[in-house]
Amino acid sequence: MLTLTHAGDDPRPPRIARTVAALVCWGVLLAAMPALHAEDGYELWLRYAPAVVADPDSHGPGIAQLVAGSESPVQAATRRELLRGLQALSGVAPVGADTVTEDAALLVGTPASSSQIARLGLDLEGLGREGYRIRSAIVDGHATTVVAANDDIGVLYGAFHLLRLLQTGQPLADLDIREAPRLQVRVLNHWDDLDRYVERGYSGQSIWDWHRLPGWLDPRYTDYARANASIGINGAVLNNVNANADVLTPMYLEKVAAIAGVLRPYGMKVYLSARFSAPMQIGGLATADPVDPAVQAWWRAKADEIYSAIPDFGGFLVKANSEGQPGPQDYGRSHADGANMLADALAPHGGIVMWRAFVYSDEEPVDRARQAYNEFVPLDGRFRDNVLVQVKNGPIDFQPREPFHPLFGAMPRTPLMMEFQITKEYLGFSTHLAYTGPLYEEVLRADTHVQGPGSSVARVIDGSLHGHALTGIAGVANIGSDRNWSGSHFDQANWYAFGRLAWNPELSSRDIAVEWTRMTFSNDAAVVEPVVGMMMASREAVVDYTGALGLHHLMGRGHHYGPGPWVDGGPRADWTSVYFHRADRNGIGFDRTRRGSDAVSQYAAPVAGVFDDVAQTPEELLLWFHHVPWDHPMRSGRRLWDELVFRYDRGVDAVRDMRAAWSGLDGRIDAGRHAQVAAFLAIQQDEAQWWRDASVAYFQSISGMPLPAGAAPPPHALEHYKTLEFPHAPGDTK
Ligand code: GCV
Repeated sequence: MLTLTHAGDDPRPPRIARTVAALVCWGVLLAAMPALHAEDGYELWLRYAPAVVADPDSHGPGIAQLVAGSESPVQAATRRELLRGLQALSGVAPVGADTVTEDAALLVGTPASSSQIARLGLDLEGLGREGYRIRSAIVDGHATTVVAANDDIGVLYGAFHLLRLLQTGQPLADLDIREAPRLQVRVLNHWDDLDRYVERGYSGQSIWDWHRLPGWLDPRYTDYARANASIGINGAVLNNVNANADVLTPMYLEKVAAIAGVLRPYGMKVYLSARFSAPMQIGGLATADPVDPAVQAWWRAKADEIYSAIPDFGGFLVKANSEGQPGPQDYGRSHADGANMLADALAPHGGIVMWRAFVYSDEEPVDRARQAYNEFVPLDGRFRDNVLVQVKNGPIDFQPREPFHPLFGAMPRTPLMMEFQITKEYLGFSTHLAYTGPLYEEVLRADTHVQGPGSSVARVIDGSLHGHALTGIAGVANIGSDRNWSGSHFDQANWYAFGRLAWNPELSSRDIAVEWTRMTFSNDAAVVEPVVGMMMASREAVVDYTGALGLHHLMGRGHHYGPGPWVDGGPRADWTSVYFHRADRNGIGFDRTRRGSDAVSQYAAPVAGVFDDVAQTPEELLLWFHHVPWDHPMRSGRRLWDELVFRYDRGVDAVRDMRAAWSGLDGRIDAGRHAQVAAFLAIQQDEAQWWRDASVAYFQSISGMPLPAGAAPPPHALEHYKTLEFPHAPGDTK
């Protein structure tokens, strides 16, 4: 334990009475079963419900005294949060003080903001602005928990960490925690339109109330910032990548500045999606050609204007020459030309460009999975230092399972940032329980082998593999105006998991699920175990009932709701299901081997060798890389067709199991949240069955194979499933 005493001071004996009082108060509350009052999910994982722990005595005294400054807005936010959390968790507000004068104190600050912290001489080297330390120490003779950092924002993150320890029932004794984020830019991408419609949004309207801004600052913005800060998310792109140029006009910038003002004390910057053709739409220019001096000047002036209103503006996110969006290729220029022009405008102000690599062309006959690599790899090393190329986790589009994107590791001279989807466009919208933590973990841990074994995707994006200073990760937000933010209680876990993995991409999704469950529902093992079990099984269940073994892009056209393996025709082949599954009488799967589209060759040799070889390819990705006969022998001993049907059934069974597990929690979860999750699981079970039946009916019509013994025939003819319509499905592109 670290000791800090004033010269000449005798360490004073602990104030027994105070400590005992704190112990009693904390212990009683820790041991008490919290009342199951109705909850609506608004509080997220920041409910600060008193923790139930098995052995309150091992937890030491609660926090009796809080020494936290409030001079800067970040300090004030930290102090408010600590008071709120500590009071709610223990039932008693700690006494506020300027210096530590009591036992069981909590001292938070920086060496600059607190002389007591300065005198502790804690090693804060290498923690940067956002890192922190949490130490148990004796300060002027008093048992103290210290949260220290180089900068106020690090202190705020440390405070949230401390609250997390308390919320999850961890002991406060002998703490020695050192944390710093592995990635710099950790942002949410809101696909929110200016009319508050959210593309692929399943939780109501956009939270940004443009009509009432800037006059009315909805308290929800503050709670949004608190939630993000609690998991280390440090930025938000407020508007859809399918961008409306109007967001860059003075009328909107005033509103954006107001939002920035609310997010700033929580360490969050605002960013905007910039429409590449904005100089024409709102600037009156005849072109948006990035080499045109007038266009360059327009963007420079726009950047100056933005920074005069928002001095810490983060920068631009750009979707260009993708799915009909304008871009530099409209003028025969490259993605690097476009990104650099914007980067030059932002550079004097310290802003960055996040340039998306989600590009594919309807004029290109090549496999859509190959196109981003083909376009971007030749540009490696040609981007400015303040450009991050933002790459989706897989080469198609956020499918329930994809191999990692071949661009990871293939552009060593360009910093690449990860783009995950938190909103569940392809994993059952908000009604299906699908915890995406395991999906993120699978991708981050995938080994690109570009510099030998151990070249994980996490190490590509954290800059350590290729020595990049600028690093980042983005998650497409699942947040909306619904009271519970994410449309379902369990979808909050995906926001949470994204933030935690953005901070440290090596964390385990299971540990994150445990942490989230404890804070969101209960520390009671009888709750934690089944809930975490449900969460950890849930993503694989969705893979199974929507299309396992590497099948992908099988959803209904446009709205992406429900099964549509029969989808064909329309404006472009690579928006159809038949393009991706390629099922015919003889077999199924997309041949991406060297004998096929050769997408495998975009991976480093050891990975390409595995994916090219049907015997070595993991079965989870078999049909992503191979076209195989329906009777292809599988490791289970079944033939492929039987395995596919088995997996469809397994997925439905897994949902049934989740329902049973949840129903066993009746009485242990508050009634409001329990009822909604139960209702959604019932929807999920019906829809899993629908996915299974429609898909089996369709693929059987192609394979002509009999159903394996014991598999139930779909209750309807294929035509029935094909004719279903869903005008109510939310989130479709307009
Ligand atoms: C914002 C998919 C989605 C689109 C989305 C696009 C993208 O195609 O269906 O809604 O558009 O990805 O990531 O740009």
